[in-house]
Amino acid sequence: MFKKVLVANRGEIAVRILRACRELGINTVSVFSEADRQALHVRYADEAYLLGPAPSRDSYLRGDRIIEIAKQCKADAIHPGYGFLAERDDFAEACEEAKITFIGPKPSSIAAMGDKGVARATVIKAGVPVVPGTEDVGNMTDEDLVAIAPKIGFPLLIKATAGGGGKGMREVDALEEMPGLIRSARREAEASFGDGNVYLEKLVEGARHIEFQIMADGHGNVIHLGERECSLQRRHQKLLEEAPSPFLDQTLREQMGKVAVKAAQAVEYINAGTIEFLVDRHKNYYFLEMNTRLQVEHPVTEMVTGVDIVAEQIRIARGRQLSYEQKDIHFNGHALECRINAEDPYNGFLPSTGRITHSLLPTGPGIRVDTGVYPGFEITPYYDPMIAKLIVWGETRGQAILRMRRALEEYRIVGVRTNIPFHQTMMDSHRFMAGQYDTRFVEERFSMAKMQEGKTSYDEIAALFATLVAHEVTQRAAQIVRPGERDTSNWKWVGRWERMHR
Ligand code: MV4
Repeated sequence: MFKKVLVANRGEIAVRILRACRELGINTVSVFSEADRQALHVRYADEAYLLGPAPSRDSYLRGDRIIEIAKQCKADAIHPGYGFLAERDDFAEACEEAKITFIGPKPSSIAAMGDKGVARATVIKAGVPVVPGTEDVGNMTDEDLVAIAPKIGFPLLIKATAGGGGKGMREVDALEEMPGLIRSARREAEASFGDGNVYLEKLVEGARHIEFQIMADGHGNVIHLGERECSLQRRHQKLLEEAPSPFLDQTLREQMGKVAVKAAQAVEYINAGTIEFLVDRHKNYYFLEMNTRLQVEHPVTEMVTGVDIVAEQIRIARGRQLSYEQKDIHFNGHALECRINAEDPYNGFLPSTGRITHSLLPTGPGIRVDTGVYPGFEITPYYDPMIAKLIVWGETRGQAILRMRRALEEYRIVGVRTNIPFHQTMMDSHRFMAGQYDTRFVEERFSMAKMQEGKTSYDEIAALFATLVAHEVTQRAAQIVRPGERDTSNWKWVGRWERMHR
């Protein structure tokens, strides 16, 4: 096994990976920015090193510096988490060159799936269904695109090949709109990714976003861990995920699972990855893209399969075989994940910053909270607003919803505004309860009018604060995240690193 792993990330995902390492008896290294000196991932690791100023490009995106630190402290491997350097083939390549294992896929798989045009062409060859559209790779001229458009039919979408997350995407309803919208899509893609190349796909209306978790080892074994329903999004940011999808039956699940495995095999994929599909109301499914990383929402899959995805990633990177064959994967019960963001749902989801003065985490049967914050920690505007993931498991979807309502009610965060009221409203939504929602639901059908701040009486506020103060005392005692002496050694290391680089 690896002796030492460096986690090139922050927040809840860094802590999640550090926890897996600790269970596996692997020593851990964190890296941090100047804004994150007090962060949980710094306190949790055996060693921690300063990267640089708060902005990501000066800290968590400094691949060169991270590799230098890994060499210096003799880490065997780097886990990139999600975001930041996770899907940068040049970083994976640089790790290889430095003889440090990148806990993720091969650079060539990242590159192939990173270019959405190449990804489409590659999976088409493997017999994976894609949305009808352009099939050539490489740069197409505006004239090529305009000529092909009527064959695809309207409405269609112009998408950036370097894209993902909706950047550089344009809906076109008629031929005469093509030239103008191609130009603006190219401009946005060029500005966002430095690559103005675009391709076309027929627009699939009222679709659901359903993704399959796959795991592949370096011995040719590829399995899937079922799907996650991710249609509840706002501006391409997922808010709530669940497994299994209320929309799939066992037959479709098995079919799509096999197709997801084929897509992964098409790029000789190794490690954990996700195949995204659009599923229309007639249950036609289409490959959309592949995420070549561990995802935020991986816990819902862990809850229903019992597989520790991060531990499996580490084993695979070490060269071991998968611990499971497809026949060993069984789905049990239902899981929901609410992303808890420091955003004000009463004010257009405006990010909210400041110090968390108190927090009270829900606990009890079927609850998991993955978080990177604690009372006393300050939320800064530099990074993603997600501060926690509240995950619940229930025997049935109904039980999971009731449990999520209970957990959201118990959850207290004081000091920043959070989107907890949004999730509470969602749990009360009849459409959500019925599982009848698609990717337009949050933005177009979800009634914000119901989200009125509940009037709380003086007595209730007094009782709430009494609970919080009492709880804070116990939390302070319980907040010792690392056993024994390691806390001080950690800071000793930080000091040493800073002295070395002054
Ligand atoms: C689509 C689509 C409909 N038809 N492609 C959005 C971001 C990028 N990952 C792909 N996206 C979409 N591609 C075709 N051919 C609708 C979306 C889409 C979407 C997809 C998944 C989850 C949420 C979404 C919200 C709006 C649009």
